[in-house]
Amino acid sequence: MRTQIAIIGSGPSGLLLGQLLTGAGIDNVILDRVGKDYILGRVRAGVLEEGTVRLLDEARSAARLHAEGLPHNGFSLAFDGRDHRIDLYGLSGGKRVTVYGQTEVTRDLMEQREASDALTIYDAADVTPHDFDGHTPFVSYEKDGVVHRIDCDFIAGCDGFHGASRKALPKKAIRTFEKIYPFGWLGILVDVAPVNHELIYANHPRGFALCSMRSATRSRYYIQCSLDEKVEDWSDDRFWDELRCRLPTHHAEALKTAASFEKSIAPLRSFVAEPLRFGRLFLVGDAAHIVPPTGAKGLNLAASDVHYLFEGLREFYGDRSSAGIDAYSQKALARVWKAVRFSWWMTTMMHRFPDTGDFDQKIQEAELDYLTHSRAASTALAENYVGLPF
Ligand code: RFL
Ligand code: PHB
Repeated sequence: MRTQIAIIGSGPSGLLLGQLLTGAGIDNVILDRVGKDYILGRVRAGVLEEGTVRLLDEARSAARLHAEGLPHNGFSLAFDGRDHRIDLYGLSGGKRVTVYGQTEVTRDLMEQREASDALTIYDAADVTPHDFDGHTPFVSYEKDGVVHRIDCDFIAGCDGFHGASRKALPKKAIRTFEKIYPFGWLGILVDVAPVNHELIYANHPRGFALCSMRSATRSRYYIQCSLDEKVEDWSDDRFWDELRCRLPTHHAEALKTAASFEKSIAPLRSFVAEPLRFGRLFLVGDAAHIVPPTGAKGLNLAASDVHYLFEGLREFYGDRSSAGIDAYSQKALARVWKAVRFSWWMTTMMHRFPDTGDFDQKIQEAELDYLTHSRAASTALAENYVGLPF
């Protein structure tokens, strides 16, 4: 088989890139090691920047997002028993975010792809990129006991943090930067009205908590937990008690509870691999970088990578110019590092670290006080949260 772009990974990065390429008449095949239902069972991001929504519009996959997504003009920072509203819309000159689950983004993109002729190969084992340092790259994979090969012009590695693309690179060609945080997030999904109409990010002596949502009737709640915590030890009642403890009283009293239908622990990490291009292979999204979820940036960064790569590939096929793909790594990384910085900063400001001494604690309190009383500081937070331009 032959295609122009072989895309490894059918997460949001791979599907969005595939949709944009198909729309521009550029042939592509997507391969994933798991099946559609497994991918749609993953509960992840919930907050989309305007740039991400714009790209989904361009991919013609945003109709349901516009009908069902919740526009949010602000969020609350809770600490010291009170909450302070960050007016994203007012502080950013009229920008907002949209609350719409990654699962739904993925479902919309998959449905759109199925309505086109574009090929997706699910349950492909041993997907491996080859010869990307030459002019004739190809991807091999195994399906039903048979090894197949797809020849292509370029390979897009959209296969997440544990994928095959980054692993296929020679060690000396890549530089990685990593920070592991000494805690995780225990998250639940529950069909009950959210405690507040906007998100609440809470800093509390017992640890961070986040009240988010998926819709007017579905809530997503997280609490900071230690890395050795086990999901089985967290009954719903224990989770609700802990969440109530970490919220200002008026929110704790308003919190509605129900049986959760998803509960999981995610570790927190910052990670960047450089560069993002190796000959004819590009790394995109979580395959190249991970941020802790505190700033809601992971999926949005995947979208901005896709934007730069798509523009480069369109230029390559349309104008026979490689200027765009040559600039991909540098342009994408400039935006990635700013989001890595923002996510690290928000994580550091909002969580309890096991080794926090009195001095660090006082600095955290001063930071929150400054942030909520200085328009300049709140403006910087809002500018980053709604998303830097791309
Ligand atoms: P994905 O979503 O991991 O998809 C990669 C796909 O590649 C496939 N794959 C392979 N296929 C073939 N061969 C292999 N060897 C393969 N290995 C893997 C996988 O099956 C999968 O289908 O990466 P992608 O597309 O780059 O998307 C990135 C986002 O998923 C991620 O950044 C966000 O979910 C991060 N994130 C958030 N981002 C936001 O922008 N806003 C948020 O509010 C937000 N909240 C979150 C989050 C991530 C979380 N977790 C659990 C990590 C909250 C959480 C709890
Ligand atoms: C979510 O709804 O899953 C979510 C929202 C905001 C974040 C992280 C996760 O910062």
